[in-house]
Amino acid sequence: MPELLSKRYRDQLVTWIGRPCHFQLLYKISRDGCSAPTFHQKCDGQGATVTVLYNTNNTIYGGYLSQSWNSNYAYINDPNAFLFRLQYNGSSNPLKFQVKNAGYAGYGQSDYGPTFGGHDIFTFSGTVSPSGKAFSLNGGFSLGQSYNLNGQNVDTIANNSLQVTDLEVYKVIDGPGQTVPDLDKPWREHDGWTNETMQALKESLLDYKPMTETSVAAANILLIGQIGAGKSSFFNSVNSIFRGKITSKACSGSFEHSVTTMYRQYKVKDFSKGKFLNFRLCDTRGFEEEFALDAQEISFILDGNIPDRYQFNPLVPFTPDTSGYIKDPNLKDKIHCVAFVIDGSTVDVMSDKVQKRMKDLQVRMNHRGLPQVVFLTKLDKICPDVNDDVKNTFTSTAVCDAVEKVAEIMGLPRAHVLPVKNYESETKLKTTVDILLMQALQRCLDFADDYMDEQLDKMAAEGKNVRTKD
Ligand SMILES: Nc1nc2c(ncn2[C@@H]2O[C@H](COP(=O)(O)OP(=O)(O)OP(=O)(O)O)[C@@H](O)[C@H]2O)c(=O)[nH]1
Ligand SMILES: [Mg+2]
Repeated sequence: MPELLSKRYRDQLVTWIGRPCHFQLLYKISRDGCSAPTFHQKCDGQGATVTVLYNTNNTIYGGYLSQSWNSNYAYINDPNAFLFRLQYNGSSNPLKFQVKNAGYAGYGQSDYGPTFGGHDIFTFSGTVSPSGKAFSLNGGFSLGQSYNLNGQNVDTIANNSLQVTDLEVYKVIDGPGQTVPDLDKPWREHDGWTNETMQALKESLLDYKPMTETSVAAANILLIGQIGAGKSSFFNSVNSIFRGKITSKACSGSFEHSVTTMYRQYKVKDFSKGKFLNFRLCDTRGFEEEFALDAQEISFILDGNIPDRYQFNPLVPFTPDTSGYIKDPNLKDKIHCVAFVIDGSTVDVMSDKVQKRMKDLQVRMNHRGLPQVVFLTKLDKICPDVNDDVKNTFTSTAVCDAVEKVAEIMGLPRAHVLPVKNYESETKLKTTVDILLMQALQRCLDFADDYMDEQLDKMAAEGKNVRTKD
C-alpha cells in the first residue's frame, strides 16, 4: 500500500520543521484500520511525528508534533508544534499554523486517534469502519483554539471535512533519508511540452492518412455529448491550430438549448501548406436533460446515412424518407471513432438520466465495434493549477480523479479518457494547449485506424475483396 505523501510535500514539511529530516510511515488507516488502539500501539513513544489527512475534497492537511504521542489522558506540551495545509481542492497550496498554547499542542488518550490542541483537530475515537473508499471520521474541529490560523478557518484549511480517503502518521527521523520515489511524477506518460513536441504532433497529423488499402480518404470522428460540453469548441480549437490563429468557425456558446443544430462534417485546412487534413470532425447537436437525441438518428449518423449539413429537427427525426438520406453508405461515410465530449467540471453532478443516455448510445456503438474515447474538457475549471498552466494537467490530482471517475461511468479504460482544454477566452495559440488537443486527436485517429482495419478483415471474411494489399 503506497505512502501518499509526495516528495514535494515532504520537502515542504522538512522546510517547516527546520532541520534535515525524513519520514517513516508508522500508521495508515487504509492499511492498518482506523482504530485508536492501533494508532497508539504503533505511534506512542516514537518521538516527533507528522499526521496527514487526505480528505475527499482533495485537500491535504494535518499536524506536526516534536514530542511523542501517549495514551495517558495527558496534554502534550510542545512549543515546536504546528498544523498545516499542503493542498487545497486538488491544488498545491501550503500554509503553516504555529501553536499558540504550547501546553495544549496535542492530546493523548487511549481511545482517541491523533488529536491536536484543545481540540483544534480531533480526528476520531474508537474504531471507524470505511464506507466504500472513504472513512467518515467521527471527530471534530475546533480550529483556532490552540493554533494561530493567520486568518484562515476550518473551511479554507480542511473544507470543514473529516471525510477522508486516508490518514497517515509518519515518524520524523533526523538526517536526510534515502531518496523517496517522486510521487509528483505524472499520472500519465506524455511527451513533454516543448515547441518541438508540438511541431512533431502537427507534422504527424498533417501526414496522417487512413490505411491505403481502404477507399477512405478521411477518418470520421464523431463528437457527441451533452449541450455546452465543448464539442464545437473542440473543432474550433483544432481548426485554430492549423489555421495559425484563434478562429471560431463553428458557433459555440452557452444557451439553454444546443447551440449546434446542424450535423456538420468539418474538415480542417492547414493554412501553411494549403491542404486539408485527412480527417473530419463530425459535430452534432448536444443532448439535454429533457431532450434525448433520437437514438435511431445516432445510428444513422454512425452508419453514414445522414448527409453533411443536415438540420436536426427534434420534432421530426431523420428517417430513410428524409431528403438527403444516403442509401448505401460505404466505409468512407461511416463514423470510425466516437469521441464523447464531457465537461470535466460537471462530472460529479452528471445526472443519472444523462449517464443512461450515454450508456444507451454506447450499446449501439459497441454493437458496431466502434472505438470510443472521451474528450474531458474544461480542465481549467476543475484545477486552478491547470488554469494557470496546462502543463500541470498530468500532475493534477483533480484531473486524475476526474479521469478515473469518467472512465468508471463510461466503462472505458482510463487510457481512453483524454483530457483537453479548448480555446475559449484566449486570443493567441499556446504550445501547451495545442499539445493536449493534438495528442487527443492523434489517439482518436489511432483508434479509427484500428476500426477500419477490423472492418476490412470483416469484409474480407465475408468474401468482399476490399483490400488492395496484404
Ligand atoms: N473554460 C472552458 N470553457 C470551455 C471549454 N470548452 C468549451 N468551453 C465553453 O463552453 C461553452 C460551450 O461550448 P460549445 O463548444 O458551444 O459546446 P457544444 O458541446 O458544442 O454545445 P452545443 O452545441 O450547445 O451542444 C462555450 O462558452 C465555450 O467557450 C474549455 O475547455 N474550458
Ligand atoms: Mg456545438
